[in-house]
Order: sequence, then structure tokens, then C-alpha cells
Amino acid sequence: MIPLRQEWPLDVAARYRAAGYWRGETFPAFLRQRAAERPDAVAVVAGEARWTYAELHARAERAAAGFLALGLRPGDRVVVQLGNIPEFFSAVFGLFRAGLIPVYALPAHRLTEIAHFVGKSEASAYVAAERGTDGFDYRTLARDLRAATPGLRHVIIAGDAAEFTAFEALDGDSALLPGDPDPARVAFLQISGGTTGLSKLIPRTHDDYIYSFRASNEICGVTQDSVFLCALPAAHNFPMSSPGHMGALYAGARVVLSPVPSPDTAFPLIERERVTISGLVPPLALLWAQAAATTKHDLSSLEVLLVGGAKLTPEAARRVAAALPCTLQQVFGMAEGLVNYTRLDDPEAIILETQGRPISPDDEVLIVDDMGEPVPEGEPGYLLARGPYTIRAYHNDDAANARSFTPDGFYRTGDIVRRTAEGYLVVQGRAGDHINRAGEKISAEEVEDHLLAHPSVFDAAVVSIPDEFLGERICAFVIPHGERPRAAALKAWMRTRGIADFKVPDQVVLVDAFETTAAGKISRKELRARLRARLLAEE
Ligand code: J2J
Repeated sequence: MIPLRQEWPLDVAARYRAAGYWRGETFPAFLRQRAAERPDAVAVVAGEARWTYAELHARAERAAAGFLALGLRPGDRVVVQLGNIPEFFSAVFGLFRAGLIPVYALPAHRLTEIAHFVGKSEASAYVAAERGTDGFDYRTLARDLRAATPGLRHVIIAGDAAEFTAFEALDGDSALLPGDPDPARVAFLQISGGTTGLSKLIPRTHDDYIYSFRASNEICGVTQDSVFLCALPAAHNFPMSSPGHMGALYAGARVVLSPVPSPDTAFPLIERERVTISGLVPPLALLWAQAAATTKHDLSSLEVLLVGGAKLTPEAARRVAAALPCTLQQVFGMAEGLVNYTRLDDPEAIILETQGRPISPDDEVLIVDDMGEPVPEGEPGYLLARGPYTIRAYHNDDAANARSFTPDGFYRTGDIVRRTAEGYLVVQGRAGDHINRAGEKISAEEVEDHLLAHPSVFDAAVVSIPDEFLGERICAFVIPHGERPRAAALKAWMRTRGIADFKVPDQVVLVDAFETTAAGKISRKELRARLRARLLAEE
């Protein structure tokens, strides 16, 4: 197995420890501590389940022993695809406790993506729920996955497990559980938004990740009295760590899981559980704002609503802030690390018009031009980041590492930002060719690759188009090969490719040819830019 690494230069790591960012805490240790301090406080609410800290801890211990009893060994990777159900927590804390490495997949992912995560991480096991909220049967996916990935030894299913191992039945000898992991080691693999090609795996350590949500708790006002509503998919980095459910559990607060993020489901939960804080992507924040005007539910417990994952325009921010009875907090973050927040006591103009400033005094942010030179203060440029919770490398991907990091260890975020005189970042665009569809990042290249597999597609170029509700949507330009495919048929065919539904183009435009220049073919990047400009001009 390729070893998991995430290393900062020794002197830098020593500095982060001396500054108190990295405190040697680990996931299993903090849960054990909370369970000892507040055994009867409710940790997780989901559907009918209300687990106290003592219960969550006990369930995680049992799951941990059960994972090891299957034959899994500390260091083995386990792809986890669980939606907003309580087993998400017993599974991942069980994995942490057993020294196993969760690889976080989203419920929307399908065979192609899951097989990629299993292959890239060399996973030995896959944990999923019987069904998703949309009715999708993950056991079917698991059967195909077994055939596609011979290295996968175990499939563990929460709910009716059919021929697989039942998560609920996991049990083993707790005396065989290992000691706590090394806090400097990789705790899990998060997945990247996938700006080029397939998603990359992001190794995060106990030290660095726990710092990011402990510091986020302070910035977002999370205490043991907070009630965090997790409305976005729990495996996504934003609701996990900014400050997210992990921040809430670290604080000894209560996490309420909403199976879906719609106001119909979330508002009754806010009222019933007296939710104080939640996080949403911009389109959902607008939906909540609209629904709040007429709701009969009492939302008055809500103190903070975080909005991020995609750009919240000042106008949208104004609408959200006016409609909801709480403080709006913008968050601009990434699974690779750097997270920026507006502060709760910032002036209104900063909250409405900027995407915040970094968590840490030791976050190093550079804004550079095409040559890598810093731009004049206040001018837009490419954002580079380095710091105590920003990775230095992806897992098992030399090509991406060469592209995505500077020789001195800055992560190239791909975002184009400017910094205000007060030191706040304003996101202005991005360098990469990905589409940010309601916070889901979709690689143009990956969608093009799928289209090219269709017999009636000669060539394809995929671009983002501004969308009033989603922020951006996916438009595919296709040159037919032989028989002209119908747009609807092409979309339906994309749905059979075993990919997340959010990657299926919203719009397909058939064209006879792509532009070339006198000098010959233009670059794909230039082509996408021209096609996009043409479509916008026509609209
Ligand atoms: C514009 N673009 C944004 C924002 C993220 C907190 C919040 C979000 C994420 C996340 C996260 C944006 N305005 N407010 O992990 O901890 C775009 C940028 C960024 C990319 C990262 C967190 N907030 N973005 O969205 O890894 O382009 O993380 O580089 O999914 O989302 O995507 P992701």
C-alpha cells in the first residue's frame, strides 16, 4: 500500500506546535473525553435517534472492535458513503478508533466515482447505507463495485445488508483495540472538488484538521450549548469542519442531522431542537430566505447561518441577511485547507460584500499574477495558500502535486481573488475549468471524457453558464459523429455512466465544428472560453 503522508517541514511543524495550533489531540481521544465529561448530553439527533455522548462513544467502540474482527488492520482505508444518518458518526468514529482511514464519499457518487476512490486509496472496505433519501439502493452499487475492484475485501451496510456484512452486527473484542493514533499522522482522506479530471484524495492529519474546527468554533461562536443543524451532506468538508458537525462534537454541542436540506424538512427541526447554527450553499440559503417569509415554524433560536461553497453575491447576501433572524457569516473554504470567515461582529458591508479572512494568524495568503509575482494590493490575482491546516500534497498523485503546489509548498487554490484594505478576500472567479454548480465542483474534463465515450459524439467541450438559482450550470457543446444524438437521449445516457447526477449536463448544444485559428487547433481552455462567450452573447 502506498503510505499516507502529509508532512510539513520540521521547523514549520515545530512552529505550529509551539504556537498551540497543533496540540496532539486526536479524534478518538476527543470523543472519549467528551463522553467522560458530558455522558448524558445529546450528541447526535437524527430521525428518531437521540444519542448521548456516552452512547455515541460506546457505539463507536463497538464498531471499531467489529471492523478489526473482520480482519481489517490499522492503516487500512475504508470508503464511507453514508448520508445524514446517525451511523455516519458511529462508523467514522469507529474507524478512527480502530486506526482505520475513512475515505469520504458523497451520497450522490456512483460506481465510477466510488471505484476510483477505492482504487486510488487502495481501500479494503466500503461502508454504505442500504438506501439513500432518493431511494437509491447502495447494495446494487456494492455488487458492481465488488466486480470492478477485486482488492475490496469487505462491504458493510447500515440497514438491511442482504448478502453483505451488517453494520449493526459489527462487534468484537474491545481489548484488541489499538492505542490512540499519532496526532501528526493522516486521519482520513477527504475528496477534492476535482478541477481537472477525477477527484483527488486529500490526506488530513488529526493535528491540522482538529485545529481548523477548534479555531472555527471560536470564530463562529460554537460552545457546548450550541445546536448545529447539518443540512448539507455530512461527508462534505464544509458541514464537517467549518465549524461543522466535527466542530460541534468537539465543543460537546448537539448535532442535528437533516436528511435533506429543504426548508420543509429543516425548519421543523430548527424549531423542535432549538437549532442555533447551520451552514448552506448560496442557492439553499436563498431558498431558506424565501421560505422564511411565510413559514409557520419558529426560527428564532437561529443565531448564525454560514453560507459558502460558492460565491454569494452581495445582493443575495442582502436578501438572506434580511429574511433570516440571525447573523449571516460568509465562509470561503476548501477541503485542501484554507478557510476564511467574515467575523460575527464585522460591519455589515464586510459581511455582505466579502468572503472573509483566514482562520489563522499563520495562514499565509499570496495573490499572484500569471508569472507567480504578487499583484499590487487590492488587485485580483491567483490565490495561493500555505499554513497550519493546508495540505502540502495530495495522496498518490504526482502529476497533480506538481501542478497544484509551488516548490515552496503553497497550494494553488485555482481561485481568483482580491484582498480589501481591511484584509478580507473577495472571490472574483477562478483559473481552472471546473463548474461550481450549487457548491458541487464538476471537472469539465471529466464530463467531456464521459461524453466522448458515446458512439455519436465526435468531440465535446464542457463549460459553465451562469444560472440564477444554481450559480452555474453545465453546458456541453457536442460535435456529432454520424447520427445526430438528441440532447435528452445524451443526458439519459450520461445517467447510465455510473456518475453522480450533478455531473450530467444541464444543457447540450450540438455544433458542426469547434473553432480553430489560422495556426491550427486552439487549446481546450481557450476553446471553452470562446464557446462560453458565444453562448452568453446569444442569451
Ligand atoms: C466563492 N467560492 C467558494 C465562497 C468555496 C468551507 C466552505 C466551503 C468549502 C468548499 C469548504 C466559496 N465563494 N464563499 O471546504 O471548509 C469554491 C472555491 C474553492 C472551492 C473549494 C469549507 N467557498 N468556494 O466549498 O473543497 O472555488 O470546499 O476553491 O468543495 O469552492 O471547494 P470544496
